[in-house]
Amino acid sequence: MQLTGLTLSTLPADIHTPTYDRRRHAPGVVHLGLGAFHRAHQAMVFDQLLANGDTRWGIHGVGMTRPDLINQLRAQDGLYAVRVADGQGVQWQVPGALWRMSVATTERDDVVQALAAPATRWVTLTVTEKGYTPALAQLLLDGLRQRQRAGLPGITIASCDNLQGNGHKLQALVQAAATASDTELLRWVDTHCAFPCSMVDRIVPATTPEVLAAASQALGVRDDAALSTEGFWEWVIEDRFADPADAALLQSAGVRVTPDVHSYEEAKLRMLNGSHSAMALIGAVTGRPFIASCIGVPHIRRFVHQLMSHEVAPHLARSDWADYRDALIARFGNPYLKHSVHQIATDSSQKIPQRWPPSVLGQIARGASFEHHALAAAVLVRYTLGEDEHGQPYTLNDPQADSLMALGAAQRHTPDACVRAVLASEDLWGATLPQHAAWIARVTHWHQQVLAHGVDAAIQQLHPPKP
Ligand code: CS2
Repeated sequence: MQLTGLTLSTLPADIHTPTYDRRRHAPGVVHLGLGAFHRAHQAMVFDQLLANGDTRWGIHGVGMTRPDLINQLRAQDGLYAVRVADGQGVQWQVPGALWRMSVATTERDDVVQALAAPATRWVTLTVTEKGYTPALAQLLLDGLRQRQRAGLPGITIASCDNLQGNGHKLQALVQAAATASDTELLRWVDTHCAFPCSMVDRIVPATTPEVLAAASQALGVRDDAALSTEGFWEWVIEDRFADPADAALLQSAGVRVTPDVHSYEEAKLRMLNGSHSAMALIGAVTGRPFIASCIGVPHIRRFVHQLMSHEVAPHLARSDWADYRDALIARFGNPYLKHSVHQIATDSSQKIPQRWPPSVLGQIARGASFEHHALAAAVLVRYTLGEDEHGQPYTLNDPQADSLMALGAAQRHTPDACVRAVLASEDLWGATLPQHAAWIARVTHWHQQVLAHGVDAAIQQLHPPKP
């Protein structure tokens, strides 16, 4: 038997399940980029609002490209179990907020109709860094155009991707995609729709066979879409909504609504995501499969601690950074989260620009050391060889994979020139760092150490053991 609307009532009593009616109302939220993250984060916030009796938070979830997850979820009536596990305990929950599903590539019209549906009040997005394309903007514009023509109310369109100023970026993308005949539409969007910035945080690894097996054990039925996550979650969103009453509602479900998301965004991108990318590359090259296996190694843990304390924190507006850092290190060590380093290393070329250069530039501006970031950048170069230090090959999953691997291959013969070539990319490093001689020199230095002695030995050189 499989988890479905029919088998829901057979689940053990200790599993939290939806008690609200999932069929009578139209969804009020369209989520673009339905994946693991949304299902274990925002969908659980909306589940809470639905459980509180507000029927407007059901989700129409849209997978942007691949139909496999959508098919699995359809077969389960949008239901899936989430294991929430950390040092505080282990608990299973089945959120019920996912009511409809579509695939954007093959069912585009359905998505446009969902955006234009009278019941729709919100659009949330986790389409990943590389998803911010003119095609995404066109999809939104097509839905918004129908709303405007039908005289429907405006909506809140909340980008939730790991990009600084994500709401502004999305709004600018939509404006840029509009044509001359869209002038009226854009005026309507400006007046009636809102693009709040938001920071979302919860570690939700792609699911594994072990999690699926644990799910069927706990549920007594099969669940092909089960997930595992941590207890911690955070959603900080800018107080800018098409319907201002939503602020209080979201707050009632534990969301932080604030006039200024910036300080939360920058702390999260540079502390959490910046450390994640560094550990992901270190793990990929040294053959450590999970984030927990990296942070469990004393010199890697010290590396991450120092990176955050000395190179990231001095530039953050968030004053409670030391507590934030310590909490992050504990979260990285969560043994239940088998968070694959290769998953996080995916799309590194799109992620690193938000995660590392702002801290390096900050250090340069105050004349301080950027050694940890330089070493991380050297490991990125080493990573492009596509083979770990034990000779195990791996695939680079990245829109820039071909060019990175072509550049990276040169490090076998002309390593310094290869480092210079990778560091010359303005897409990756921005406009300033490719010109910065000391940055290039230090990355070159660490790259030499990595090639000659391995990543672990290079990290240990950063912190010579005390005599
Ligand atoms: C990770 C994030 O895959 C990645 O790039 O750094 O998905 C991270 O787990 C989340 O942002 C945590 O909120």
